[in-house]
Amino acid sequence: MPAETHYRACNLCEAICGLEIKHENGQVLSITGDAQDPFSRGHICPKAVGLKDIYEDPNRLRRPLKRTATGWEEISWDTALDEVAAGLRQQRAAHGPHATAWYAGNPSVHNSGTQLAAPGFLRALGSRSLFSASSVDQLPHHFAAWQLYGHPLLLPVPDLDRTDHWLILGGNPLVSNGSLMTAPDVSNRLKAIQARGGKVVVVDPRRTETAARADAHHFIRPGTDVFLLLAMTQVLYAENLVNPGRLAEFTDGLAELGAAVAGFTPEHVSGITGIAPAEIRTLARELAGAGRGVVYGRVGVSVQAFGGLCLWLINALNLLTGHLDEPGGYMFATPALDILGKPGPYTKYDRYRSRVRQAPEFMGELPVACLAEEMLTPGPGQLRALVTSCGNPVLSTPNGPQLETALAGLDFMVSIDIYLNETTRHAHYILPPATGLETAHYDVSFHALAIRNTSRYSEPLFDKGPAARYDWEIFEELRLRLEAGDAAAATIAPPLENPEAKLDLGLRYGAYGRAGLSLEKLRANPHGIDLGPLLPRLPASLRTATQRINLAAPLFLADLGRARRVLAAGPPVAEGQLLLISRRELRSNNSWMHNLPRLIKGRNRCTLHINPADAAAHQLADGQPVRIRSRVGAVELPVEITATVMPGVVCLPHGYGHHRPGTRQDVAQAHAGVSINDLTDDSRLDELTGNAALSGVPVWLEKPGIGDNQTSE
Ligand SMILES: Nc1nc2c(c(=O)[nH]1)N[C@H]1C(S)=C(S)[C@@H](COP(=O)(O)OP(=O)(O)OC[C@H]3O[C@@H](n4cnc5c(=O)[nH]c(N)nc54)[C@H](O)[C@@H]3O)O[C@H]1N2
Ligand SMILES: Nc1nc2c(c(=O)[nH]1)N[C@H]1C(S)=C(S)[C@@H](COP(=O)(O)OP(=O)(O)OC[C@H]3O[C@@H](n4cnc5c(=O)[nH]c(N)nc54)[C@H](O)[C@@H]3O)O[C@H]1N2
Ligand code: SF4
Ligand SMILES: [Mo]
Repeated sequence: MPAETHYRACNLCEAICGLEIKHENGQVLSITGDAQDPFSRGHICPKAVGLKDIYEDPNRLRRPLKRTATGWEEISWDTALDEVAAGLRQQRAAHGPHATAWYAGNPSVHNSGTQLAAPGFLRALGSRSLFSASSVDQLPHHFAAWQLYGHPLLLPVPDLDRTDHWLILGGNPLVSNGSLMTAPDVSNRLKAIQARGGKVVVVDPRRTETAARADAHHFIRPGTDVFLLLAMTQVLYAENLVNPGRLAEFTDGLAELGAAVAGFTPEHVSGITGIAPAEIRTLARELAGAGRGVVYGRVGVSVQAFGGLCLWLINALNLLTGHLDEPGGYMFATPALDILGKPGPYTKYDRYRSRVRQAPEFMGELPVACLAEEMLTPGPGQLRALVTSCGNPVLSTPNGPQLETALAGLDFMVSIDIYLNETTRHAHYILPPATGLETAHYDVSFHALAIRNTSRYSEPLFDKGPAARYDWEIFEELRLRLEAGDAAAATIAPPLENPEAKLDLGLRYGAYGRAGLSLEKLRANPHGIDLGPLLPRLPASLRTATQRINLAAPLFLADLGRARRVLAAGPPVAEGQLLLISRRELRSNNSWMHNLPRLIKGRNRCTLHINPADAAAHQLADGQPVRIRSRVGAVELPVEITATVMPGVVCLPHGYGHHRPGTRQDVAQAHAGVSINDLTDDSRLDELTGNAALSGVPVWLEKPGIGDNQTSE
């Protein structure tokens, strides 16, 4: 057969780039950007070739595995699904439904089969011990959206293509390719802002790749953004710059917010943030003065002790400066597939609490920082079993070693995953789905977070073969077995619910259904369909009971007390202590693309970035190994001296630590590195939202070789 061309979305990150894939006889010949994709316009990043490499990876699991006394044994799908369902039922019978936990990782949202089918499985499982990567990532965003707009998924995004002023806190979109902001080709979109005379400003404890391209960059002490944002808000009120425009008509709490921030002057917060009062005033005045401007915050402001307050204030600043729901500002997408669900007030908060720490539920989830203690603490309600899907919490959640101990003690663990990795090695069963190029795909979440309204469906490129299962089939097979119960299982056999039927229905009943959008239409347009720029959606789209926005929601005002106490205590710097932050790198994706030789090759990237002044104080030379210790653990790795990191701050990439025994990832093991989450502290939490406070963990540097530790290559 001659070479053919296939078009599909890259599902590896939130940029959802269109790909053009040349292939012949089941082999990928090339992967390039799809120039005809109206949204991504041909953009791709180095990770896109990973889709071919994942497809071909000899370490990728293709058959279910069962742990036995003599090691892993391959078993058939029928046996695996029967035994897993029986195991889950047995756990439920012995300990009740809530003693089985669930952890969903990041690729869940990049997998439409999982997104559409996992909820059915979870209903059948009946547990409320649900955890996900959201609580090490983005719960503050959802919390603020819920409090302000009435639904946690009503998330505004920066209207990049029309803004003239983009203030970024704690995001590095030139490397991450954007998050909670689906914007393929951020690089050219940023260039365009500058070309039309606009300005990009970055606030980050690192002079990031994005900061290097910005017009201004300010170092900020990790974890102190809340004080900067409070002071910026204070400046708006003090200088009469509050101007919500048409939003004033349906906004409450303007005066209360002004009163609440009154004490947080730039002078008052300058010490703790490390940003001069004049600079804070300029940040506020420039945002207010921009005709079309937006302030946007991402992981850096979300994974800190005041994540909820940060996201509240970021939304509030956009509203107060007239940039919310306005072109070039902070706007809501109008996706083809609605993800908000049925109307009515959103009530999923504090309906129950975690057993040990009494952390409130939010969005039906408990904080993953509480997962290990729920397994390790004896007593009624102790977690005994776990199902993971698309997740590697041993490397991605705080205090990974504690979680490993907890996993090793579980009665029953099942992982739906394509690798035998640091987490899944603890499972009793691993169920590996077909993935990537073998799957159909629709970006259920990311079209709803996109800076332009578009819609696109991807057909599978390669046949998964009869011996493989999709994620959605695994969930459906387990759901049916759980629902049927022991006795009736053989006789009922109702059909699996194919998620594509759900998708088609959603599209037909969605915002563009009347205009003829359907799955069939998307199939006929593999480059995707452009549905136009973002449109103002307020107040019509508000889901609050009052149909109004309350800027002074009681939960936020109450949490300010916590912020005041921290501010009164002063800068969090004890003798010899440094603050640890994370970084991402272009050629990897959280913890799971380190087994792909083309992406991982080159110099060791798992190094500790340290400012020259701190290196000198610790008498460290570039490349020298150092031991770094926190309250919960210690690791050893080489330092990389660089002025791109703020004095007093050290920085590690997240996602490494592949030295653990018993995994099946030959390439990743050879590039093991160390896990930052062997240092991050599960006791550090944003008490308001339940998000882990991964940023700004206090650490100390020591000479290598003292005590037990893990060593990088
Ligand atoms: N210190 C620190 N910690 C962090 C972060 C940080 O910046 N600093 N970032 C946080 C963030 S933002 C996130 S999102 C989390 C991520 O946390 P996790 O989601 O727990 O970790 P990932 O590394 O994304 O793991 C993805 C898993 O999904 C599997 N997988 C890939 N594709 C598929 C598929 O199609 N189907 C199935 N079933 N499995 C698949 C992979 O093999 C891997 O095991 O980490 C968080 N942890
Ligand atoms: N190549 C690549 N792309 C990815 C990923 C990946 O691992 N690799 N992961 C994907 C995922 S799951 C996500 S969620 C997104 C994340 O997307 P982004 O949020 O854009 O990416 P990060 O690199 O985590 O950016 C966080 C920034 O916050 C800064 N920071 C840390 N602490 C603080 C603080 O206290 N205050 C402030 N102001 N800044 C702080 C860090 O220095 C960093 O520059 O990226 C996605 N894209
Ligand atoms: S930027 Fe993201 S979506 Fe685009 S090619 Fe890279 S990994 Fe894929
Ligand atoms: Mo994430």
